[in-house]
Amino acid sequence: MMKQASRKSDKVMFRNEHPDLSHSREEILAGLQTTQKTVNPKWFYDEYGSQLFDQITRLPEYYPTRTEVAILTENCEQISARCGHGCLFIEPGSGSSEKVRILLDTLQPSAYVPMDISADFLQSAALELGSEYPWLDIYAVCADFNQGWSFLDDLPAGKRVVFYPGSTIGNLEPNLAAEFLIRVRDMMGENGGALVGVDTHKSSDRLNAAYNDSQGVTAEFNLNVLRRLNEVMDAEFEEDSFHHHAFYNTEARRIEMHLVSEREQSVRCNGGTVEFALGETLHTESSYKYTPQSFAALVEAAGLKLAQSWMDADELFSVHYLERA
Ligand code: AVJ
Repeated sequence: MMKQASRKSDKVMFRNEHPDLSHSREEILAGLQTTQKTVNPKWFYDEYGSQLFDQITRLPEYYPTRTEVAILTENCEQISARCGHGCLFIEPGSGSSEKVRILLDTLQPSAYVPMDISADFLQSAALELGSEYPWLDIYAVCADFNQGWSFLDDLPAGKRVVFYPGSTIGNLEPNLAAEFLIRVRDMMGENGGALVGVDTHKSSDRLNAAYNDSQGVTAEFNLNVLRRLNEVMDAEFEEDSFHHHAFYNTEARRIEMHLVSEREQSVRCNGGTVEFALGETLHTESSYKYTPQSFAALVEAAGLKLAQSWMDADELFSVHYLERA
């Protein structure tokens, strides 16, 4: 026991880059003042929201998580060979570092670098992972990966591979997704790579069901953003005055999640008010879906290429290994 405890402490390192969260209020306010009111989906994920998302991943209608897990599990050898044993495996927005566990034993990275903006959560997740994988070097970095990667300069040299599962990239507007991939390319260097999970374009029925589950968990997840706004903005949004609306926009190939105002209302917010007409919406999330072709085009716009792709037999989800073009 003693031995494991001491090994744990020198294998798990923690670094706090103190991500700057101070622009939150201005950012949210700006989104509430545009014609189509919007709020960034990152506000879904407080503790309750993260629990709800966890429930979503287990819903019968929500296929992405279990399908991605199956793809990673079934292709673990090939994927690990692509990434390269002994690589530095970097995960922006690592959360509870759930999916990396599928790969670790086979991949045998030289180190794992989880990055997250929540310091406490990151630290406990890294310690937990470290106790399960006592051989693994973990450099946990509390940082906003949109604010640069310079801290990576202090990490051991070697091939860098960025792990970005879960179709999180789908939350970004395509132009911002391309910008994100450009930053990934810069960070991974000449011979590095990226392993990215992407939800696929498919029948509207299937997609609409995944974001309108029969148990109403997604609706609760969506409405939870109002609680966050109330906290952060000192606002008085009432959950009963809005309802969940999600649909697949086939033209834009994205799920749109909205909160629809059930009446004309004036909501106190940040010392002022925000006006809603009856039926007016707050756009809370876009979740873009890609075909292998449309994702290849996005990747190419960022100076990268698809080196290898994996999908399940029903083509519900895809995992791509990217390299410099
Ligand atoms: C975590 C962004 C991949 O878009 O499917 C699930 C979030 N929203 N149900 C997704 C989400 C509603 C999820 N991502």
